[in-house]
Amino acid sequence: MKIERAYTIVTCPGRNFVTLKIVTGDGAYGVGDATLNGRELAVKAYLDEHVIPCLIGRDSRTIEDIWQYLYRGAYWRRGPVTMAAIAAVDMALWDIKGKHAGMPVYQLLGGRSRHGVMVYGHANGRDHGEAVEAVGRYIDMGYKAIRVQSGVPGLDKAYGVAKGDLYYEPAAKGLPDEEIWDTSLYLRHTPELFRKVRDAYGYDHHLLHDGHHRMTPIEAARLGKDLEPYRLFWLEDATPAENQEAFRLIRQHTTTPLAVGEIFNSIWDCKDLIREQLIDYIRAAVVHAGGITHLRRIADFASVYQVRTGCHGATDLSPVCMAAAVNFGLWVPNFGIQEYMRHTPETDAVFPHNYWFEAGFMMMDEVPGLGVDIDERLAAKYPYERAYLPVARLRDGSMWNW
Ligand code: KDG
Ligand code: MG
Repeated sequence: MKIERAYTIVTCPGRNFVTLKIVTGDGAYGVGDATLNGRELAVKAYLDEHVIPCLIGRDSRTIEDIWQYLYRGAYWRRGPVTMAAIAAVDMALWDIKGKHAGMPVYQLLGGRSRHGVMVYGHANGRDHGEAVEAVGRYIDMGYKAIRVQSGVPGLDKAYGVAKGDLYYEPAAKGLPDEEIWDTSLYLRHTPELFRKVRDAYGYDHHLLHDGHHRMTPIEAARLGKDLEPYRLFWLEDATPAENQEAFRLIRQHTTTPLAVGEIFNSIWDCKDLIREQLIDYIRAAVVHAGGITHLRRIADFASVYQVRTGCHGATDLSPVCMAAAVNFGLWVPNFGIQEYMRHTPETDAVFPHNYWFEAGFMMMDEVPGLGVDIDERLAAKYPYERAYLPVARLRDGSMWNW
């Protein structure tokens, strides 16, 4: 079917989302998530100015060829803006293909490998006591896997601590907030947090933790060792991974499983990490790693080395991305886990979807395409508002990784 029209929709039902809609000659349409937190309009401009003009008149069925055209054809490869734009096109085309075939995308990929996709929730608190209580609430909601984050005594702010309970949203309007960070305090208190959680609830649930890029490799190695008695499902983003070799040092010191990749954009960002088995879970997401077409390539490569998927699913990845992730997770043979940070009711209303949480799993019906839509009228009621993620500095004022 010929692509007749394509356009971007920016909406802010509590936070910003960029969505691409592609319409074919027979009136079918597909949607794709193009949200890049804090840099949303760069992807919108990339799509509006440079991608959409090249799509008009193309055959919507040629998903692979369009992917290659946009990737190779730009000459300038990779990067979060380019790959989020390509991902949005890719998701929308899979959505259209599913609607034309009368099948969900997971059927087109090869069918279900499991009845549901195990997700992890985000329990957190300003101190250990609050975080331990929050874990209890997630257990009561039926979660099998829970990420635990806590404020650190001596620091005003720490990654992952929400104002309320269910919704964690680090992006804020205005210019970026500045937070002070001290890794030594964090390293002293974090093993204690997990001891308290295990003492309170035992070992029947999977526990996860996100270091959010703040440790050096040797600090991460120490934390991994200190957490070993608490049997984590994973330690995430222990150190930045621009230098993939950094993970070798961590791996040599600890058996705590390692996850990384939510900011990766392509297979080239994780090639060595996977090939050398330096990680256990790859966190690349549909929206930031070039869509279903490219994520499938990463997952297949990872499967050769027994690395499993653990896709990013924070609030800045829209319900369109979540629907794509659930389709992907229902199929992918080397599935590990899927992050699920709940969206607010306003966001869920703008993006009606066919996935739901049940007893620790994300479930999906036999609905053609991705099983998600955008209510454009409702979306128009929430205009874009510039917002940024915070930045972090050390006590002496040096910039650090947030
Ligand atoms: O936009 C940045 C967030 O998506 C990120 O901070 C969330 O690290 C994150 C996670 O694991 O959910
Ligand atoms: Mg993370």
